[in-house]
Amino acid sequence: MVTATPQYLNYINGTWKPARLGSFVVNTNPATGETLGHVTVSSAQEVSEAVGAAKDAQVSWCKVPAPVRGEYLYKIGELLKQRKEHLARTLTSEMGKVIDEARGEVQEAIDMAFFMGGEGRRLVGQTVPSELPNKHAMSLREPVGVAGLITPWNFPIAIASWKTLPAIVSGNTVVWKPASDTPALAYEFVKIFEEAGLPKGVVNLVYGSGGTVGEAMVEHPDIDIISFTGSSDTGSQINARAGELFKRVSLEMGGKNAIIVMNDADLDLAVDGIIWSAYGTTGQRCTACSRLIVHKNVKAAIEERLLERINQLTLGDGLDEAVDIGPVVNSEALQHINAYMNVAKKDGATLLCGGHITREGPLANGHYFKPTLFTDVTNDMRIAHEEIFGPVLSLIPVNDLDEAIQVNNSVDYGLSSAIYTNDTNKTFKAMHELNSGLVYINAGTIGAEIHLPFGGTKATGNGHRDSGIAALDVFAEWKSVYIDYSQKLQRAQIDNN
Ligand code: UN1
Repeated sequence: MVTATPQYLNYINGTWKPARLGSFVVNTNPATGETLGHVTVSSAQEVSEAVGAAKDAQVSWCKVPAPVRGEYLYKIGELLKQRKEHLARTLTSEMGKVIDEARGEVQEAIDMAFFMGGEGRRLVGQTVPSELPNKHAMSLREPVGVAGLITPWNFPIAIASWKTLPAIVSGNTVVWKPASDTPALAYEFVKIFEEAGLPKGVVNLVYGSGGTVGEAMVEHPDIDIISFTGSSDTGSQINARAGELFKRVSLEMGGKNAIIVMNDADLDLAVDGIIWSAYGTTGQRCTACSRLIVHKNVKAAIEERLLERINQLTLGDGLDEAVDIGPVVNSEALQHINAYMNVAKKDGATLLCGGHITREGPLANGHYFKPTLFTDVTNDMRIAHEEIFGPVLSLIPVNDLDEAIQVNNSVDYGLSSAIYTNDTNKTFKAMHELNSGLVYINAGTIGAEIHLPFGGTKATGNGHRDSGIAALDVFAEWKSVYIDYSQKLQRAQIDNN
């Protein structure tokens, strides 16, 4: 196939090559509709080949001392730093987020590389006193084996870094299936792994659909752990099948995150946080705010300030530094968001602004949705519970903090919650009672830093965490070791009681 645009090929055992099927799919820019490249389409065969390479490579990779594995991560961090602007521009072209946010996302991957590089010199275990004399007790981390990583398009390099880097520094090898909407970023990241000198087979890249490549990864007997970020529906299927296969699974899935604004809050500060969390990244973060739980006494003031600010937001191609909101990722996402407008109206929500697709002027060839605000949303409406994943915010009025917390916790998901209040008692009550993996006080729902655990409760996750040192637990088998140097039989729980 001869094209002027790049072809994205698999990277298996240190070699870039097309899949056997010989077919390619087009990668397009969601802001302009322009063709960016063509992506090879893999089948289960390429998955098998990649897993074979990863399995072979793991035998020697796990013997490389962890501090030396960490050195590779430092090189990866340096290369990411050098290419930050190029990566950010590629990211914006490929999935639409505005350039400033794309730079922030690349920075997140840089931070992760240096943080996890340092973990190569820690990978901390525990040494504890034994309950018996002349006996030494400790625990060690061992790699799990081959990690199958399935990553989303909304943070194509940050989330890929959250999974690949702890996996490899811990001595695992990787088979990575990136999201179909973001092949270029996956190519750029793997090119960096290659240039950093990672031995062949340590990281393998297989392009293709979730239905084919993702499923083959879950089924493959030599993949020991699956780490997935994406929808709760897909996560639940992976979880069920992997459970039958006794395969470890780490899942990060949906969210229906809320900001609570109490009547004592600094309203200007709250409005800044709401605009950033609800409409930043065009509402396509797992952590995006899609519910606004407002004390009834400040409802009118918040509505007025929000409307004023929303009307000032500029939509367009995220490469333009003056643009606030980029397109949504593809036409399917656009239709999914649009379909919720009728759902909301039918349920009786009041539309304050937006509520439709826009193709005005320069937006003609992209997937743009007007920033949308519904008010008088009640907690029995579908828009108060279902993940829309777009620039759509629902304001739910409440009478007091107890009701705010009850509404916040009433959804199936539990990723991120935020509260604006200047009352210390309310702050601590909310911190303890909001049911989510992330809680923000006087800040919006987005902006997690890489050195703390990232993940959520209920249908958002299955108890594991990405990022922070918690991510190392996903990719480690704990081994407890007892060394008895008493030279006699000592019976734990018996001889010392
Ligand atoms: C996601 O929303 O999928 O906290 C990841 C944040 C970012 C990561 C978001 N640091 O919003």
